[in-house]
Amino acid sequence: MSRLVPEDIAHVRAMLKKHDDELRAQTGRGLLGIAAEAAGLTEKQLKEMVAETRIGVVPLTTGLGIIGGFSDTVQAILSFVGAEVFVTAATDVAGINEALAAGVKQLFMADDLTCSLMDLQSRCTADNGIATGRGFGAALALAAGEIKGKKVAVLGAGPVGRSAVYYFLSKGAKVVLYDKNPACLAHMQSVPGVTLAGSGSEALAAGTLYFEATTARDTITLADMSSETVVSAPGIPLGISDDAMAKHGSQVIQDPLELGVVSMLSCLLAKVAGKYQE
Ligand code: PYL
Repeated sequence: MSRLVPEDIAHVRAMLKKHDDELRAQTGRGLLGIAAEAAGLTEKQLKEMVAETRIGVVPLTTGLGIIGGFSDTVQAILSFVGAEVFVTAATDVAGINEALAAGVKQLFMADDLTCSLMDLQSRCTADNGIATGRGFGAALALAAGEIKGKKVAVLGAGPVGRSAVYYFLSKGAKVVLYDKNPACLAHMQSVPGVTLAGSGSEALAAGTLYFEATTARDTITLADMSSETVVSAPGIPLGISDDAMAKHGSQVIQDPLELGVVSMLSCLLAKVAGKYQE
């Protein structure tokens, strides 16, 4: 998964309501409703669970260090969907101590490799990659109306793409999967319902439902899209070409952090309630 840079998330806080409205127009649900679907919850169930949260977001200086605006953006996203959440003044271990002293129920932390939301009492965790795959997978399924029996083209077999594959299979869809690195596909070829494609174009030729989870640009071009196409695109940077976005942007579900973070919340709360299986 790509490491965000401040520019990727600079506008997220100001655009939360607009993005929520866009998602509602595309899928019939906002951030909370899509995340609920991703975790197998009703929106009402999730809303009630979220109201009981008390989350500490702890900035971590490990590895490449703090990403400017990251913790505050996570706080704004979780607060937007009704969570009680704050960013600790201290970082790292001192920040964890500060959060515990403040009586948090959950901790949100991200280093360069793992981003996790943890529930202290149950010791359950939710991983950003897995939750992002389910959140953007649920968004595509909702936008498509019904994916049972349909073919979904998945570009990218990293943690996000693989999580989405399992989500689509759980909904009765067939998956045509491509990754430029054959090693990523090794353990996927024996999964029932998954067909491996020899190229991105071959995968995209399978139908009009696309899931883009690569770190490459222009994996989906204007020639790949029509008025029927729906794309769910968690990949950073965005994998859809500029001219395709200019013509079909309203058919593309994308954001750099919002849906993944809210899906971490829904997956964690569903796990704690014993209502969720990955
Ligand atoms: C969780 C994001 C989603 C996409 N890429 C992932 C990423 O950028 N991970 C690195 C996060 C580092 C955060 C830094 C801080 O500011 O606390 N340690």
